[in-house]
Amino acid sequence: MHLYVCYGTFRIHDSHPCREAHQALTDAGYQPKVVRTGGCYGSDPLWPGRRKVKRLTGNYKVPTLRLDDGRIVDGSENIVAWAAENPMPQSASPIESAPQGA
Ligand SMILES: N[C@@H](CCC(=O)N[C@@H](CS)C(=O)NCC(=O)O)C(=O)O
Repeated sequence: MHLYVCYGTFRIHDSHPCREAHQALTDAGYQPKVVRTGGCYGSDPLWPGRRKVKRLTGNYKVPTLRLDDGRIVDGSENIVAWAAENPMPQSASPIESAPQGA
């Protein structure tokens, strides 16, 4: 999966939407590929990464999540909700999955 962000996933004051989205995904067990798009301050259309986000979502804002199957989850609130609803499946451990008496 690809997570499109502004300049990174760092903390800004109390909240930063890109950080919150990234944190929710990592808490859910994912390691998204982070794509930095620059932008903000009215400059979004000048940045190729933001133009890609616009093609994917119809708007320039990030964070935007592109799943491996091509589905798009746009905005930090939606990404946080998606991560909570879709935690990374845990692979069964060999001990737990062994048949009884094996
Ligand atoms: N409500 C949105 C806000 C997202 C937001 O403001 N993102 C900033 C980057 S941290 C941005 O893309 N700003 C550029 C703009 O508003 O055009 C969310 O939580 O996802």
